[in-house]
Amino acid sequence: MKNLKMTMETTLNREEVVRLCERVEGAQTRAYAIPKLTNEYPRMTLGDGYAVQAELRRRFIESGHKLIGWKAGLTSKAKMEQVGVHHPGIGFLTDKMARPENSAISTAGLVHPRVECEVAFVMKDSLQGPNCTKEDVLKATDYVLPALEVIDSRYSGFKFDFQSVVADNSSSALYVGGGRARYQEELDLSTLGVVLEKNGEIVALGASAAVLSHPANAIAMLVNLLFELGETLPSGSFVMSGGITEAIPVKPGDNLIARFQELGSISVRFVE
Ligand code: OOG
Ligand code: MG
Repeated sequence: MKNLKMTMETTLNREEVVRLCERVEGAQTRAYAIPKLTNEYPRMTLGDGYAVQAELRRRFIESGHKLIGWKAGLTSKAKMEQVGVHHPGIGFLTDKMARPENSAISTAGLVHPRVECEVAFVMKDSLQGPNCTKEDVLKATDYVLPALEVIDSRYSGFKFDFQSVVADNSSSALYVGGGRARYQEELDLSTLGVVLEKNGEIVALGASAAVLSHPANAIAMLVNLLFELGETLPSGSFVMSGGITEAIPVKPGDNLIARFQELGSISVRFVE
């Protein structure tokens, strides 16, 4: 049987989309936890989740954010198992979410901050779905670089379902690009080892093949999903391909270093 909740069909009317968007936006900007949206709207579909995310994007841009790219999420088994959602999704990224490497990042505006290591792509050509492939992505890539994403699910107890997490912009909060940028053709992007250290101890490790066998597959998935939403991926976009390992909780005082084989490392520390 077709799972109706996973379709791009929508059930929410415009007023409901705006109401839910305001709820998510409030939780994001004032850093408080909210129950998952499906408690109130159990019939909510994936399409409804993306409608709320699109409204959030519209408001962010209206308030002065610049869209700089997108992210794929829930693209590795470790991430899917951690949150109990077994389906990849996407979120948008803006200039105001970026933080410099080696900086002190305040957790003050965050509810449940967690960090994860990702391979990021910067595109030299635009891409459009449907049927975008890993090969199309590699051809259109300018360079790749490591990224540390600071995700922040706004849902109470870090508990949500797919529709709710998509509405919350796939838990996007902050991200740090850095390390050493490389041309993708000089690397085998599917075999890069990654180690995440917190306060000098290894807390997660993995290999980039964990991301849909090859991180470029995650970007192809994203481009095809953008097509379903009526969007394309412009040249110059910064795109993250999804956490390689599960996300690690952080608090003020923590020092994090993400070491990527071939791509250098990124360090940040968290403060009040
Ligand atoms: C969802 C965010 C997904 C990733 O890389 O898998 C994501 C979450 O875990 O809250 O950014
Ligand atoms: Mg992520």
